[in-house]
Amino acid sequence: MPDTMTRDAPRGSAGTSTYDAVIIGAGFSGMYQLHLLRDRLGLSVRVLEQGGGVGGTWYWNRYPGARCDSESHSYCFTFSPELYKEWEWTERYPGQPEIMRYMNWVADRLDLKRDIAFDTRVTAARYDDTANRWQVTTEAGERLNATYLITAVGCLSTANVPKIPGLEDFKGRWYHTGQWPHEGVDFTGMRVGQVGTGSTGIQAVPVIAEAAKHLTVFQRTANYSVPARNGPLDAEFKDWVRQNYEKIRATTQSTPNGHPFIIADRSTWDVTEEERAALYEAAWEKGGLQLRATFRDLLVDKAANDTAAEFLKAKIRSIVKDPDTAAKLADIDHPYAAKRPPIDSDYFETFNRDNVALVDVRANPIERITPDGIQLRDGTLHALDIIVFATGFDAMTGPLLLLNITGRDGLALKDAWAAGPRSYLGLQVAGFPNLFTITGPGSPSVLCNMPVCIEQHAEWIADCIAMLREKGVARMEPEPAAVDRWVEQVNAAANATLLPQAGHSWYLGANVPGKPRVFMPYAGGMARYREICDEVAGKGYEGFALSR
Ligand code: N01
Repeated sequence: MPDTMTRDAPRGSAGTSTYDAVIIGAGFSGMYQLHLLRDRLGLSVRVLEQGGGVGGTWYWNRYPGARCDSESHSYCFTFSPELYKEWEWTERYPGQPEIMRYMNWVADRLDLKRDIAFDTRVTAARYDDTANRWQVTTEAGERLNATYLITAVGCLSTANVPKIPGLEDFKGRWYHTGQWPHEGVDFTGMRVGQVGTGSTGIQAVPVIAEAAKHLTVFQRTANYSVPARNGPLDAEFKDWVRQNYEKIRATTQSTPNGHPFIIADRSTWDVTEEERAALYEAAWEKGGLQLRATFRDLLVDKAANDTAAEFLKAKIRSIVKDPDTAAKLADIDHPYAAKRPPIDSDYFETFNRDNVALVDVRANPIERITPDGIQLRDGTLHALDIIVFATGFDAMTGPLLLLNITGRDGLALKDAWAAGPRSYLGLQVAGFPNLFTITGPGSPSVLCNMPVCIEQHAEWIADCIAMLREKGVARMEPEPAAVDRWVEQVNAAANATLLPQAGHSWYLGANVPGKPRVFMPYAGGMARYREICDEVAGKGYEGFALSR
């Protein structure tokens, strides 16, 4: 039996550094996984992070208006009551700079940075069958090997810049929101075009409109949005948060989405039309993602969903003064919350400004980018100085496939997933021993408030690795039959909801041309998923092949 709790000190052999575990990524996942493996299990761990600091998605997404849609008292680590109570959030929804301050504060408090290599991009990871170790290579040519490889790369970290002909000839500047320059962008006096109206675009529009000479929003799919009602937190609320740490944590761990609010236990049809309108109005006034918690059947009963959809479309029409613009914004073709529902600060109101225009690029698609701007199919040219692509990400599989992972018998992850991702619990992939994927496809991940699902995954992985070492298990990977069963469960969970009805959703991979259409996250709810993971571990890691 190996010595379980001693650190395997890094040692050089032919230029290779050796660790118990290599973690890729230093956002919420990588930071907590490092803490658990290093400080609780005593392992030697190296974290490789391509950014210049901790923060993951928040390190890169510095676009105007970048703010979290989860409420601040739930968008943080909860594993430590001390850390939880010591940090004080200033606003209902934390802005990107405040989240970055928080992440750095946690990293310093837990002394994490000494084991993180920043500005270090992983270019390949290969499993060596004979040595039973992962060989990891970085862009700078560094080589590391480790028993366990843990990906903590996030679900939304591979920017999707659409391949629109002519972009390289554009005379102005262009940016993707997910790779925003750290020095910021000065929009003063500029004619700006923004492509994309997802959660990101909806946050960016009001802020860019304030600064730019003119903003043209290119909308392909109209989107719902509910006011965030962001604002400063008062002392009373901050005290309440500190005093109710256990209760808040218990709530986030027992709700399907990991948020600190409970989905109402009533059907849309339990109330009269007037009562329903009043409930929606109250939710609209309160603001935020809670609106979808007004009735328990909003995501499973299309007719129930239609009542929320109609309420939200009527709101758009009542806010936006120009009837043509209002009609385009309210022409939404999918059920409410079947795509990730955005929340906003004055998104629809911004279209009442004189310097903002909406262009419907579903009716009249973008044909090409010319040196002067964006040209539509009918020949119309929108002259621009700056183009902002708020066009999303190659979600969930993109960041993992970029790592060039090769498993047992030379099997490349891109080949294993050629028809779409297949995993067991979103935690492991057959043919890739001792590889763990935090919030991987097949886990609730993006359907949950991220820190909640990240803490559960990192803890499950740490417990699992402790077990492997205690029992002298050298290799762990899922049995193919367990993967088949889990993929069926993931599909069944999605099909029990309205989520697959948004055919252009990134949950399905539909936003990236050529990407297999597979519903990627587990839609059965975080609380149920946690139970399943616990049951699997309780039954001796049922469905995993463990070998000495
Ligand atoms: O990306 P998206 P996002 N021509 O994929 C359009 C999280 N998030 O960055 O719908 C024209 O949702 C595309 O149109 P369509 C959150 O989970 C969190 O906004 O494909 N348009 C769509 O309108 C979120 O869901 C927070 O037809 C094109 C938009 O670009 C996820 O990140 C904040 C196009 C992309 O929307 C991704 O959100 C922000 C093209 N060629 C984001 N290609 C917080 O919690 C794409 N589009 C803070």
